[in-house]
Amino acid sequence: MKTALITGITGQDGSYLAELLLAKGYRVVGVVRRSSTTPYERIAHLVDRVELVSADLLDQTSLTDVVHETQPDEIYNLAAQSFVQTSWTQPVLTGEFTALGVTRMLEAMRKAAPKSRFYQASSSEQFGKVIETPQRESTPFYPRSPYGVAKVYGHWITVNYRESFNLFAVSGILFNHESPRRGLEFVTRKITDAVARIKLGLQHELRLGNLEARRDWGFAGDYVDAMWRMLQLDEPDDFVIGTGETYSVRDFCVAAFGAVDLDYLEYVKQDEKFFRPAEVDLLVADPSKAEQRLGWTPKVPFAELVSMMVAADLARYQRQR
Ligand code: NDP
Ligand code: GDR
Repeated sequence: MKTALITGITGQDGSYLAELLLAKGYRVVGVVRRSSTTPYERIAHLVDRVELVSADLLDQTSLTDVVHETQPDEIYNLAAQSFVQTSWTQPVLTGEFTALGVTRMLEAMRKAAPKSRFYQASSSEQFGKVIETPQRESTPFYPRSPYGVAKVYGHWITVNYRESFNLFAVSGILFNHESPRRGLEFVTRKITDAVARIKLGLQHELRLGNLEARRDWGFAGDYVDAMWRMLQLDEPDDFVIGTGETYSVRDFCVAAFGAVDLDYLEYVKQDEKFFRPAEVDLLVADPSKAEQRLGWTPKVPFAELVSMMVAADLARYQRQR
């Protein structure tokens, strides 16, 4: 039986990855940080089947101890301060978690389990300002937020540890991926949650920022499979993961409100508060390397993703009633 260690197991991707690895027969160990409450809502259905261990991305000792005690075959480093907007109000903390946290995890592996395989959760935010489209592995990085800058660091330190210490360390440059488990502050889930509430008469408007930003949105359940495939390669390498299609925030509103026969124009208001100091205008992936080398393709198209998320939010509020 293989052992996988997942940092960020309580997050959106961690929960889907844990499900995938359990289905493959792995022993799954998840890192959680100490809190006075234990609201592990995304993995509530898995808590009897995964082992949870306490460590923090800010604390080298706890990370090294966890890797030493677990002796994982595979390490998935998903933990991060992942909300771009917050990276402008907490830039130093974002750097500590999202950039230096990667070095701490790599050091933990190098010292305590150097034969393990390491996955780093890199991001399309590293591409930032449009230099070429679609964005591929060779596209230069030009991040536009403290989060994006931190992820560029995490990406290059992973490459550097691979080359310096001959570690099996890969970086998956994943474009936006969403699901009914997406955090409520991210724009897709903010929209689908509001659509459900508006449909049920619980809310009357939705305030958003830039409606023209374009993203390549896929389904998180598909993307964790790409992470696993990267760690099964003979040689470590980095991959872009996305759908190859791009839609605007406005397109997402049209589809989500349309799914319950509403017109978004009657409810969506623009609010300066949600605009960003610097924006990423257009992201669209070229996932052809992943298709060829990993045999990976996304399964859930945009329209299905939107209706899945709207249906889940509607069902949740209807249950609460
Ligand atoms: P989430 O925000 O849903 O989850 C983040 C996870 O990190 C949570 O489990 C959180 O724990 C944990 N975490 C945060 N800080 C610490 C810390 N100091 N110590 C230990 N754990 C910590 O993110 P996603 O699941 O959406 O994303 C997973 C990873 O992939 C992130 O690194 C993200 O930046 C990256 N990414 C995501 C993309 C996406 O579209 N979803 C695209 C590309 C990259 P807690 O529950 O305690 O807060
Ligand atoms: P992103 O996701 O920044 O791409 O990062 P987010 O959903 O926050 O924003 C997407 C786009 O929507 C615009 N937008 C708004 N965004 C939010 N959150 N709230 C609003 O009200 C709003 N109105 C418009 C934004 O300006 C932006 O252009 C996500 C995260 O998961 C990262 O961790 C990950 O690395 C990248 O995706 C790939």
